[in-house]
Amino acid sequence: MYWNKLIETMGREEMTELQTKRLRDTVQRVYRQVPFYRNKMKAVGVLPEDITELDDVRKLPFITKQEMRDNYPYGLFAVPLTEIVRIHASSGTTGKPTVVGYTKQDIDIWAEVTARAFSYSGASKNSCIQIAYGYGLFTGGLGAHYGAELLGASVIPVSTGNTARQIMLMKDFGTTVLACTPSYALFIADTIREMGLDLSEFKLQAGVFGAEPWSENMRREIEARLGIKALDIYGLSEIIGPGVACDCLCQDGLHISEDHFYPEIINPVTGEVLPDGEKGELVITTITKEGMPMVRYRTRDLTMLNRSVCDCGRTLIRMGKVLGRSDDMLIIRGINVFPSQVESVLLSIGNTSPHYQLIVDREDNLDILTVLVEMNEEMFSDEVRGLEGLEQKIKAALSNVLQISAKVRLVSPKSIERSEGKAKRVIDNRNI
Ligand code: DLL
Repeated sequence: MYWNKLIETMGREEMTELQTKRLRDTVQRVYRQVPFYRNKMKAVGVLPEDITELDDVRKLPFITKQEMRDNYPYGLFAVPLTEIVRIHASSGTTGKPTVVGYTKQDIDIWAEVTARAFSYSGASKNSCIQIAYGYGLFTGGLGAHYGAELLGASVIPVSTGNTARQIMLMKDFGTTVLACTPSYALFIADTIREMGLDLSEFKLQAGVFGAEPWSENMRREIEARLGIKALDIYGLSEIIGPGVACDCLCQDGLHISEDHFYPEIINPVTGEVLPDGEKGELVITTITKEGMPMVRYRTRDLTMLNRSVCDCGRTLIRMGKVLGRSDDMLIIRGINVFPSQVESVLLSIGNTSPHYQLIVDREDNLDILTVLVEMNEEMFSDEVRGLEGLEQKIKAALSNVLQISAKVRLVSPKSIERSEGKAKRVIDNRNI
């Protein structure tokens, strides 16, 4: 049942001891090897010797995505390039990508944590895992691939795209576990229906979905449409890629592989560390990474931590489903709005498809939020009165949940652009 029982069920005291030792080693290493960290530590007057227990991590300064960009491409590497065996990069919205480098050991650890993640879904060497995350500079494809291979599963490295072929392979090869973004999983489900295929012709049992925020309602929708258990896998290139955390079949929070990634939650405005259970920004320190260690990386992802033992028996700390990113959070007329809140409302109402987009404009200094909602086929053929009623219903529910009014526009089926990777949920036309 467990992939790495020792770690997955380790007692808190023992885990703290392991983390403390690894944290100390990491801090010493970055101080010695990476001028950027040395300078930052010197600036706040902290030396590696000052880090003796786990909570001392709070003495260390944060690192941000901007600082990674400032050190483009290799400024944060802690080993010579000859020791780096893989480089990934994520494209930013502006300018240069952020670059990450892995040593051989880093790749092995990445495979270990991703294998763990797959195993949480019940996958094993008997599984057939179809990887429909993009292969390339994006960490999704290769990250999941190495984990699935380490697990001993039969891996189908199909990457994204060509959805009809994707589905044909899924059926013919007897795929049992699908790995892709949740929005792509939904697109695949839509396409299976359009192709007139019967789910009983498939062997699919579970999906390991991530790389973008998705709501609990979206999870239920995917589970119902594909007849599977849908699990949430979290990760980011800066830390390693997929596999930082993943939920188990209890679906009650994502187990963080905290023997490699030390998590904290902070108030995103003040930087103050928050207690377990409080919502804030996730900060991660890698405590085993060699190529490019990250000390107190501000992920911008909003979540909370839970240290209680899970019903599955795992003791690894759990993070809540990511609500959104602090930088994806829209501030509309002063109110914080997350795309995932809109998603949840739409799915609870029904009669629409879970494809939607938020458009924000500014007219006469006033923010206007318009939510485009795709109708499903049945609704589309309904009479106008029914549509108006639906529009009003969504509008009322949105204003109730978001605390601001939004315009709602029902659009015809399939008119919102589909994505094979991360979905584009927001178009912000304000120049701010
Ligand atoms: O998306 C790595 C990944 C690949 C994770 C495949 C899971 C599966 P980046 O492109 O660097 O890496 O994007 C990282 O995506 O900071 C979150 O904002 C978001 N994200 C990733 N997983 C989840 C998730 C990959 N399960 C950024 N829920 C992160 C919500 C997620 N957001």
